[in-house]
Amino acid sequence: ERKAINFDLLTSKTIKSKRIGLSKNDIKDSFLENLFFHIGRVPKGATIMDYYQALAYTVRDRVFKEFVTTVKRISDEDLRVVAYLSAEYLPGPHLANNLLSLGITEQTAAAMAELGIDMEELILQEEEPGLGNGGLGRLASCYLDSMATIGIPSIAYGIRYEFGIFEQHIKNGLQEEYTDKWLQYGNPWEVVRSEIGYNIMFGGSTKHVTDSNGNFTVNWIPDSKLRGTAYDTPILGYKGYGSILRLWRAEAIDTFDFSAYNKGDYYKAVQEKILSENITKVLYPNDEQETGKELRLKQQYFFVSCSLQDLIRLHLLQGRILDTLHEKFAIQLNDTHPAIAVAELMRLLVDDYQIDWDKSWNITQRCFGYTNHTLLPEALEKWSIPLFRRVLPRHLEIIYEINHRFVQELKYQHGCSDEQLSRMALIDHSGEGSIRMAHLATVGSHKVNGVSALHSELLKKHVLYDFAQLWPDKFCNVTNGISPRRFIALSNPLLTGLITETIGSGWLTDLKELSKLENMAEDPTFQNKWMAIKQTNKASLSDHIKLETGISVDPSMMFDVHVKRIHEYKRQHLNVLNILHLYLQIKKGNNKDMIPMAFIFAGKAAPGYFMAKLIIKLITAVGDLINQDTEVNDKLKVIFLPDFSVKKAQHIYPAADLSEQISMAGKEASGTGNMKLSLNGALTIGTLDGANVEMMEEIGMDNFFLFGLNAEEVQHKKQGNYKPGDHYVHNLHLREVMDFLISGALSPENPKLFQPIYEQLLYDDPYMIMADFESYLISRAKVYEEWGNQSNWTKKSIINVARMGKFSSDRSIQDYSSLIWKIDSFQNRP
Ligand code: GPU
Repeated sequence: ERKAINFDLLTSKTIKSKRIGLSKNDIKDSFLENLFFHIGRVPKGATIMDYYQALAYTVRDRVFKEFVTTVKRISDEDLRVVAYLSAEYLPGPHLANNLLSLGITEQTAAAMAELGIDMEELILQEEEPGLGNGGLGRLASCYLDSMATIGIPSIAYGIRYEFGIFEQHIKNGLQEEYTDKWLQYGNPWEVVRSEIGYNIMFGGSTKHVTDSNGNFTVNWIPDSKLRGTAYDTPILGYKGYGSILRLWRAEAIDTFDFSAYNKGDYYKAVQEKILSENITKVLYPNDEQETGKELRLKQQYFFVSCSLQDLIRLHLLQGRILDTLHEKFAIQLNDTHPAIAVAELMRLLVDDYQIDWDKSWNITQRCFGYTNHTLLPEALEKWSIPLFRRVLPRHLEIIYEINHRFVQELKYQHGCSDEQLSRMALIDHSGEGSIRMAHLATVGSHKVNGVSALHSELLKKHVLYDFAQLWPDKFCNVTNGISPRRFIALSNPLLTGLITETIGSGWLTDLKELSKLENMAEDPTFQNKWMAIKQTNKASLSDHIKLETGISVDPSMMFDVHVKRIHEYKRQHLNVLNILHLYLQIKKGNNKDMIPMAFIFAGKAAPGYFMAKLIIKLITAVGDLINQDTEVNDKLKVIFLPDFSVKKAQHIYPAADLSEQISMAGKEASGTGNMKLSLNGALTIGTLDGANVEMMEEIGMDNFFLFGLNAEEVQHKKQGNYKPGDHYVHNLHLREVMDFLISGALSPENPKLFQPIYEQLLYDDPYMIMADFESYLISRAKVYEEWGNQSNWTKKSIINVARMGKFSSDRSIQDYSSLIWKIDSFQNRP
């Protein structure tokens, strides 16, 4: 028995001023102390990176204080906890966010200034953890921010990829991928917990045995084992509580094979170490598309098993028994990437802890909630049975058993037809056979949710139709949200200042308070301040564009922004067709009252996605044509900003006038960039897709530029016989643009370069670009008209912001807490 250290020591006077004091002088002292004793430098020899690190450690100490205090409370009061399982996170840079959360941005800047250091420069040194692809990973990080802000006890689990999402370079207009070395200068925000680690098994076979007492057990005899070690990053909510991001790194159990070494085989001696570490080497850079790679399945199982074993350890540590696991933890599956958790928890309960099947299944279903993030058929995860058997033989048996019991229930309790059975089964018997992970997640969870009202409806109507019929109460909606701390307070300090000076600071934790801005929407003085801030933000982005691409953009142009992953369903090429249309009009001399516009694109394409990469080339080719042509370049600019990231996004959103949210209706589950841009005062041109629908409801038709087919019309047109070529024939503008696309003028060195896009649009057009083109142009004409009256535009911009209250991730987390997790926040507890 160790004697427990008195917790109050943490807040004792000495520790307080030395390591956690929040005054300017305390921060300055700690910074110098860290520079000497942690980094080992005197100021004269220190590099800017040394300064950054010293400041990061200074801030981390203060973050830890809050974090440890929260953990103590959870443990003392034995509170119910959310365990968020996600294969991706995109936290963005930590330093500025932690300063904001602690409320010490000003005194820290002052402390640094006294030492002759520009804090902003230090903030720019930070490499962000690119541990995700796009929307899904960023959403997970917004949710962590909100859970910590509101005070929902939580722990987030994921993978500590050594190499995150690739760095995107543009060479000759083409995307090139470079390794992301985010850890190369170390990571001051994480602590390794070497003592927290679990063994993970792969492959081999199973043995079913009945012991002398007649008890039946299954032994899994794996052919390899490795260890997952915990790396913790404390997450601080805004003036709030702490949470934690616990990421697993794969390591060998024995890093060195002495028997091989002694036989003189040095390579073999370290081989296991290398193979083990491979598991968490690199993030798969595919957004919504699975290719069935063995290593990917191993990654998923690896982090899920580590996380569940950790939860069980924490549970037992509280002196609880496993029968009550679901009372202690609500485990949320962020899409199907962690869905193997359903089978793994069953394995742990049944095989390792010998709890009987029915009881284990009851615990399992009550633990899990599943969030679906896509309707795209190619993105619904399936694992081939031969591959699965090779990697996880025991889990295959368990899934067969779950499936068997489920099918029996459908047949005998619900009288389902054979057709229904084969539609709903966890196993798809076509070809070599595969496991439908969305079905596993649905059957193994007590709640399933979509991420916008429309998406949740379509989920029940199509992808999970039979399940929604069977268990209507299992299905619900939680519309996505974004963190107002990261996406306005941090990224748009000027607008944040104006809003706070007008309505007070409560809106940062209660975004609905933004509605108080409505009163100001027509106030000319307020409008002028609002416009001036937008102008400053645009000038700043324009400087950045010049620096990165060499292209000058006049900040008085309208900034038309289309930033997100490059994907055909997101229809960046629809935007391009319009740009070409404008270009051709200018060339014909029809440009008398044309509004000067800068089209700004950013986003990564999956390295193996041919069409997405060709779309990037198309954007840059159009840019090359336009930006150099003095006949057009005072009216049009086309920019592709390379290497989109959270950091870049924070710079772009505040400068946008118009937000492009133009996916084909029924394809974008929610979208979150739509919310980020609107919160920064951009007006939206968009389709009735994902959360756009709810945004328009909130913002009002008059303040939103709607166009295009709705999801039902898309569906209907697809079932009929859609002929994209008809639109080519009937719409002169479309014909001109398409003819230009194939003319070779965009790529004289390779005239057929864009033929694949041309042919796809004309003969197939799966994303109905041809059908929506005309409507897009009509809607854009309204944009130009409204832009012509700047006071009116500004009024609409203010109204957009004022009506964004619903889209805070705080609201989303409240919804998850009440609908799915049944967890109270600290705030609501005595
Ligand atoms: N999303 Br599935 C991803 O970013 N990656 C994925 O693998 C899957 C979904 C996105 C959706 O496309 C987007 O509409 C949504 O806003 C976001 O997840 C968060 O829910």
